[in-house]
Amino acid sequence: MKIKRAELLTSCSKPSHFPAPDLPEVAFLGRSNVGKSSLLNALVQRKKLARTSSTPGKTRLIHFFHVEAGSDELLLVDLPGYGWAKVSRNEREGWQSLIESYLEDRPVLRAAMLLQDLRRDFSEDETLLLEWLAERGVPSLVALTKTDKLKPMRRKARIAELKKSLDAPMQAIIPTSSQTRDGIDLLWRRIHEMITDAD
Ligand SMILES: Nc1nc2c(ncn2[C@@H]2O[C@H](COP(=O)(O)OP(=O)(O)OP(=O)(O)O)[C@@H](O)[C@H]2O)c(=O)[nH]1
Ligand SMILES: [Mg+2]
Repeated sequence: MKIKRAELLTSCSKPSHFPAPDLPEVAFLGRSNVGKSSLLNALVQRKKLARTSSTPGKTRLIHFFHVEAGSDELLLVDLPGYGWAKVSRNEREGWQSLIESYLEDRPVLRAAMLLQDLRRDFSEDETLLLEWLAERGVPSLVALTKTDKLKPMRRKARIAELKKSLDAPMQAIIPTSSQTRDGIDLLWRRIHEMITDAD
């Protein structure tokens, strides 16, 4: 995929700061540390566009990235991670309502990309989230992250296990690695389908 543009448009802590809804958007969701920012960087071929960190809960704002990829122009949206972020309860609830107000009221949102570490099992957080998105008419894709962390045999077995275990509405499960770029081209093809389908 030829990336002609990838830049941070804006970072928001409240809905009134969200950019005008002019371009199709794809949002990245998932537990803290699952690899959202890394996957976004891998997609746009920029090592440090979205900030990554080994400290969970680093992404505390919604970041909107303006991207031109091939013939597509869109925003990729990096959402704060949920789960075991080392933050106060109050702060956690603040992020939750920020994420929900984005997902619930964003007419240009074409797809949600839910990330899941290949080495972990899906939890209720993921299945409830997929159901919640489906109820609101937001199509979702699941990206399994960090495939490079497992040896090929184990990787294959885990992919099969996770595919079998997921009982929630979504369009596809795509194994990925930001490090080896496994699955990145496939992810772009899916994103292209999602943002052009509804036109
Ligand atoms: N080996 C490997 N490590 C990865 C991969 N993707 C992410 N990581 C590592 O996992 C850690 C978390 O990655 P981030 O991209 O910051 O995760 P995030 O989901 O954006 O985290 P929050 O913003 O805190 O929600 C970092 O140390 C990354 O280097 C991958 O595909 N392979
Ligand atoms: Mg992040």
